[in-house]
Amino acid sequence: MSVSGLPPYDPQNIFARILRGEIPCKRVHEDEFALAFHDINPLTPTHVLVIPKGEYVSAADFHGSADDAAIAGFWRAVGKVARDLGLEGSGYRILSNMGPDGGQEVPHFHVHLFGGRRLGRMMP
Ligand code: D5M
Repeated sequence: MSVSGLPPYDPQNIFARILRGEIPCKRVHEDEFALAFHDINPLTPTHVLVIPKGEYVSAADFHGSADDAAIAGFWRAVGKVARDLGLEGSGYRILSNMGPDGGQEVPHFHVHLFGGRRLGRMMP
């Protein structure tokens, strides 16, 4: 079991395959800790996913088992991507789905960055 109680990390999940370069992505940023790329099914004018390089199933897994450098590096990358995409002036939303109740489809921890228009109120 992963830290979050979800099934163990599946190395064949789609984001693992993107990290290994087995399938393409529209990359916007990459560094030692994170990869950011455009969501294949964008819900807003800017919709980018940021994923850590390590094997973490979910937010709980990442925050529970990644070391401090990996956590700091990941969140710095999220900030840089938002800045580089020009989202900081008008604002944006960071969202991470976790597990079945959270609607997580891809079992590799990721955050969505939504922006480029005025977003609606967040609803459960
Ligand atoms: O959402 C997972 C997100 O991942 C969903 O918005 C679609 C996106 N996705 C799935 N496959 C790809 C590829 N190949 N490239 C880019 N984006 C992709 P969640 O519900 O948070 O798990």
